[in-house]
Amino acid sequence: MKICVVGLGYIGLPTAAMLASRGHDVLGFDVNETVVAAVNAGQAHFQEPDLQMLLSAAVQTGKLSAANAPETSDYYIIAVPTPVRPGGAPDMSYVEKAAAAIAPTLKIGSVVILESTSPVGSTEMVAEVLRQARPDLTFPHYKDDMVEADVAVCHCPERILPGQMVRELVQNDRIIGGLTEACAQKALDLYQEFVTGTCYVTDSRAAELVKLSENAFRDVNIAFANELSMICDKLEVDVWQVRELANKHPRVSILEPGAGVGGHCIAVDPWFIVNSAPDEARLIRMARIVNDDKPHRIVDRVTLLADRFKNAVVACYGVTYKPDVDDLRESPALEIVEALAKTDGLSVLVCDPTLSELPASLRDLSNVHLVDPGRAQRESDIVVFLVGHRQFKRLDPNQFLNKVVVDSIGLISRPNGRGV
Ligand code: SAJ
Repeated sequence: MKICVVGLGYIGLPTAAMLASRGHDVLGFDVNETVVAAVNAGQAHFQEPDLQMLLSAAVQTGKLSAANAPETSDYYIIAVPTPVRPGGAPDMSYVEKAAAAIAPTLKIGSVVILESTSPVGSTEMVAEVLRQARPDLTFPHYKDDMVEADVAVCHCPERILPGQMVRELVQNDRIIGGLTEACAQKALDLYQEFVTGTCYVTDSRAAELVKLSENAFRDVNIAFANELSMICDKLEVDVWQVRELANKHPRVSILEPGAGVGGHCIAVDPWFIVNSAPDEARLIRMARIVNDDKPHRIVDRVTLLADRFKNAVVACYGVTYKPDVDDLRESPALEIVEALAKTDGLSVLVCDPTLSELPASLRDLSNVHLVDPGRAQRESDIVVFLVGHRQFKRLDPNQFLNKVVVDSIGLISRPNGRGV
């Protein structure tokens, strides 16, 4: 089978490599020439366990190649970004451009699958873009199973967790949302080849909302944990003890408070629900506000503590959006470090084992330095734990006894010691 994967980013690249490893002829189409060149050289352009190995093998065997234009294929998988615009409206321009780019190459029997997380109605929008571009072909309408269209269109939302992408690509259950049942059946044929989890068939709108609900659910639950941490700070109660003891209840499972919510998914996707149903999505909107507020609370705390010192040196442990990834997108830890760096009189030592250089936004600041954890500990007045990278979990809590510590992730301050 010939498969065209549109967008070779965090989702498209592992998906393309996985499909190629199953013997399909895969063309990765990306508008970024640097990404195309890297993939053709067998090089992953971001770190992810097992991805490099999978990609090298796929390119070496000739099953995967990349190009800056699509080709006629049996299946098209669209995995391009769906960011949010200021104000919360989704930016669907990448999906629209992807659909417009593949339209001239479609043939009778092609199956177009949208994997990008998208607002309800987006799969119908993709079909409409294709319909306008190819009046010579027929395209499905939502839930209209009376006639089988020439081209099938579906939404099969990606669900893989950065840090575990390759494993989850195979093992996770999948939601297959067809514009029609016939469409879903064709997508199912593809996913059942490499997914060991269960593939559940539904319609495209339900699939769109399922994916958005998953990330909104997590956002709301993290917001609960973050709000609890703020309540605990105010009432001078240890949040880690409260969480651990509350979680002894058989029906309670409080997530972990932290520096805030980052990444390109959970910090973004709930806005798509809020934007579609603003009067109804009150809790989901509030969760976004609570989580976005958390970094500011940490900055306020650190700057207040810094007043005790003359020109305080603040060591920040971790700057990526979550543990054990090198991904800085929407990172609350980075937001905190940037704000501290801009605070008069503060020097900031950053340590992050996943990075070999400072993030671009910090590189030119003379009061910010990337250092190893040992130097950060020795030279700092205040220590701020922001990301629970596995290397930090090996740090001896006793070495911080003479420091002022802001432990936003419970790295050294949990009742039973180390963070999980
Ligand atoms: N976080 C907390 N406390 C927690 C758990 C997470 O503060 O208890 C923070 C993390 O540090 C990070 C953010 O939340 O800043 C998001 O991290 P995450 O690991 O919860 O999720 P993502 O954004 O890496 O991946 C999510 C996953 N969705 C769900 O778990 C419902 C993944 O399965 C999706 O594929 C991905 O979004 C996506 O692409 O949509």
